[in-house]
Amino acid sequence: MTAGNKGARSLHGSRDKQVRIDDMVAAPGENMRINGDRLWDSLMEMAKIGPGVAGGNNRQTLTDADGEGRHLFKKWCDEAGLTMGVDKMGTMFMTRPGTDPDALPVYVGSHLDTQPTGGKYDGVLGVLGALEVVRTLNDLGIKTKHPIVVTNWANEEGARFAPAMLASGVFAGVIPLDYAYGRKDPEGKTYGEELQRIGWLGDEEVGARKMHAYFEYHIEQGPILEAEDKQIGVVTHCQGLWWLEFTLTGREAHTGSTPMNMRVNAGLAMSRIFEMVQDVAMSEQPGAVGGVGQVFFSPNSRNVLPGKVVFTVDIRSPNQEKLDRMRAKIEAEAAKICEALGVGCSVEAVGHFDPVTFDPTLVGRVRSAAERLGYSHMNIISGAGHDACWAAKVAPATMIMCPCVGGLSHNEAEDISKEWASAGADVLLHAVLETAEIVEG
Ligand code: HGY
Ligand code: MN
Ligand code: MN
Repeated sequence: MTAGNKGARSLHGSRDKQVRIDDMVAAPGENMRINGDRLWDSLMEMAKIGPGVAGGNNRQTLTDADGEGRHLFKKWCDEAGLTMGVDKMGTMFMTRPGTDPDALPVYVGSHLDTQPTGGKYDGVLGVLGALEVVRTLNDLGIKTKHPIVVTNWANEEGARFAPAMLASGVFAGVIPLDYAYGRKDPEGKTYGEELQRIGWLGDEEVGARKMHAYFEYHIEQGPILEAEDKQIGVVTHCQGLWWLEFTLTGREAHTGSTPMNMRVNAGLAMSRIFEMVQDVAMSEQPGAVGGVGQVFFSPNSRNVLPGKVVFTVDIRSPNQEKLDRMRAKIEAEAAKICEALGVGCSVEAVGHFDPVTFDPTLVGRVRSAAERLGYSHMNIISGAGHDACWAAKVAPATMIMCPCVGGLSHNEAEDISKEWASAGADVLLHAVLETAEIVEG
C-alpha cells in the first residue's frame, strides 16, 4: 500500500479532525490499495471448505461446511481485532470500532453460503473483500469516525431454504422470523432446527442494528463487464424477481399399461408450462428472463406417471410492469394448460422483490473511486439478486461488481482474475472510507 495524508485538511472543527479521502494520496494515480495477494490467498483458503466435485464449492446454508466456513471467517476477524455479533437468523456482524460512539456503522458484506454446484467467488468475494478493507485500514493505522461492520448474511442463496436473501429479508422487516424458521429443505429439515444444530443461532434481534450505509462487492455473474472490457461495475439498480412455486397434481399410474387418453399427466403439464415460461420471457425482451432450476417429481419412479410435480419458476426484470405482467401471464396460462389436461394446479409466491434503485450518493462514490484509481468502469444493473437489495430498504446501499470469465456463475467453473478481484476491492476501500470518514491522528 502507498498512502500518506499529505496536506490533510480538516473538513470542520469537529471533535476528531477529519481528513478528505483524496488527501490520502501518495501521488496522483497511486491511491491507497488493498493487498491483492492477501485477498486472493484468503479466497483460495475459504474455497477449500465445502469443496464441490468440479473445482467449485458446495457450502450450502447451515450445513457443517457452512459452519466450518463461518469458523474460519471468525478466526480471521478475531485476528483483525473485530468483535462479533450474531443475530437470530445466524447473520454474522464483525465490527471494527469507529472514533465516534454515536455514529452509525458502515456495513460491508455479502455471503459465504454457496449453491450446491457453486463457484469460489459468488458472495465470498464480497465478505473477504470487506475483511481485506479492514485488514488494509489496520495496516495503515487509519481510523474512521463511523464503525465498519464486515457482514456475512445467512442463506443468501436460497438453494437449500427458499427464498434467496432470506436473512437479509428478515433483517429488512419484509420476511417474518417465524416464516424463515419454518422454511424446509428437500429433506424436510427446517431453517430453525439447522441453525440450532450448527450452533450459529445468535441472540441479537434481527434488524435491530441500524446502518449508516451498506456496500456489497460481488462478481457480476453475467457477461457484460468482460465483454465491454471494464474492470468495475458501478451498480445503479438490481432487477426485480418472482419465485413462483407450482404444485401440479396428476394421477400416479403405470407408464406402460395406462392408455394415453386415460392419463392425468402432471409431467406433460409441467413441460408445457416450461415452454410457456420461455415464450413469455422472450415476449418481454429486452430486459426479462424466465426459467426453472428445480423440479421434484413424486414418486419419481421410471415407470410411474407422476402424481405430484413441484417446481419453482424464476422470472426477473428491471422493469416493474414487465415483471408483474410476466407473473400474471404465466399464472393464467399455467391454469389453462393444467385444466386442459385435467391436472390440479396451485401456485405460491415463495420469493419476491421489486426492482431496486441503489443510493445515488453511494453510487457516485463508487464511480469517483474507480476514476481516482484509474479503473475502467461502467454503470450496470445487477441481474442476480443480492442482500444489498434488502439492505436498500433500511439504509442507503449500493454495490460494486467485477467481471467474471464468460459471465459464468452458479457453476463450479466460475472464475475471475486476481487483478479483477483486487481492482474491485480497491474501489470498495475508497468508497467505504469516504463514507466512514477518515479521522486523522
Ligand atoms: O438468486 C439470486 O439471484 C442470487 O444468486 N441468490
Ligand atoms: Mn451471491
Ligand atoms: Mn448466488
